[in-house]
Amino acid sequence: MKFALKMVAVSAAAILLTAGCSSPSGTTTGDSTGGSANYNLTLLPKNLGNPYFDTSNKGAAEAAGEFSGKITFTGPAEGAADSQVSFINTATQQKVGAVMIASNDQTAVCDALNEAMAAGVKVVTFDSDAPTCRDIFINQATADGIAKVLVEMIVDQVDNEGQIAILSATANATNQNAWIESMKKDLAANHPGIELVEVVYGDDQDQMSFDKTAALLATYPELKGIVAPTTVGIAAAARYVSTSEYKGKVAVTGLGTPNDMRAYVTDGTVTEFALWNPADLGYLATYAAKALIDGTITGAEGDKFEAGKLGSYTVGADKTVLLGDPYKFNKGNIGDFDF
Ligand code: RAM
Repeated sequence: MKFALKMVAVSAAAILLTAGCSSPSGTTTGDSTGGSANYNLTLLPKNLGNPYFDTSNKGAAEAAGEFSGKITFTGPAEGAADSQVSFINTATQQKVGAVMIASNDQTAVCDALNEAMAAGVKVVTFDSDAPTCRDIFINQATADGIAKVLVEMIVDQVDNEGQIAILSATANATNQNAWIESMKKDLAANHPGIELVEVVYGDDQDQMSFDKTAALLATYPELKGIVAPTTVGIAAAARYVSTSEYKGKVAVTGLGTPNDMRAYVTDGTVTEFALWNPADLGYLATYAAKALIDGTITGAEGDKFEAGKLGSYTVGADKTVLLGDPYKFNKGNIGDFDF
C-alpha cells in the first residue's frame, strides 16, 4: 500500500507539472539557475511518442524543478539502432551538464557517449543500459527480478503448460534482451511444460506490434499466451486480442502502464501485468545526474546520494543504482494508479 500511495502522489505531481511546463517532446523545464553548477540536462528516450518515456520525463521535470535544473526532452521518432547518436552529439556541442539516455543499442551509441564524457558531460543511462560508456546506470529492477515476474505471470495464466510467444521491442534492445535471456533460463529450468515457440519484434511501434500479434496467432493455432516485455507491445497485443476470437483464450501479459492497460483489464482481455514507476525512474536519474555534476558521487560502488522524495540511494556494483522491484497490476489494484 505504501507503493500505491507513493504512485498516487507522484501522478498528482506529474499532473501539476504537465499543466505548467512539460509536454511530450522537445520541451524544457525550469531555468537552470543552480549557482555555478551546470544543471542543463538532456533526457533522451528510446523514441518520442511513447507514454512510458513521457512519464519518465514528468518525473525528471519534477526533480529538476526541485534544484532549478533544466530538462530538455528530445529524441528520435523511431527506436532504430543509431537514431540517438545525433541527439547525443548535439547535447555535447551544447555543453550540457548531463545526458540521461535509455539507449536503443549499446554498441551504436557508445562512441558518441564516450565523446560526451571526454568533453565533460556526465552520462547517466536509465531503463536500457550502455554498460561500457556511461558514468552510472539507473536500473528499474534487476534483469532476473523482471524476468522472474514475467515468467510467474505467464505460467500462472496458462496453467504451466503449452505454447507461448514473446513480443518484444527492437531486436537489439539491451534491456529487453537481458530480460528475455533470463526468462529463457527460468523456463528451461523450472517449467518443462511450457514451449516458447518464437520471439518477435514490434520495434516499440504500435502498428508493427499489433501486426506481429496477428501473425503470431495465425501461425500458432495452439498458442496459449503472449508475453510482451514492452509497454508499447503489450498495449498493442491486448488491443488486437480484445476484439478477436482469442479474447479470454490467449493470455496477454508483460510490462505495461496502468493507463494503457486499464481498458483491457476491465474487459477481461488481461488478467495481470507488471511494471515499476517510470516517473520515479526519471526522477532518480535526474538526481543521479545532479550528484555527478556536483561531484557528490563518481559512480563508484558505495557512493551515496540524496534523491529528493525517494530518499537516499547507494551506488552498487557495475556503477548501477537500483530503483526497486517490479510491481504487479490487476483488477484489484489498478484503480489505485494513474500513470
Ligand atoms: C517500452 C520500452 C522501455 C521498456 C518498457 C517496459 O516502453 O521498450 O525501454 O522499459 O517498454
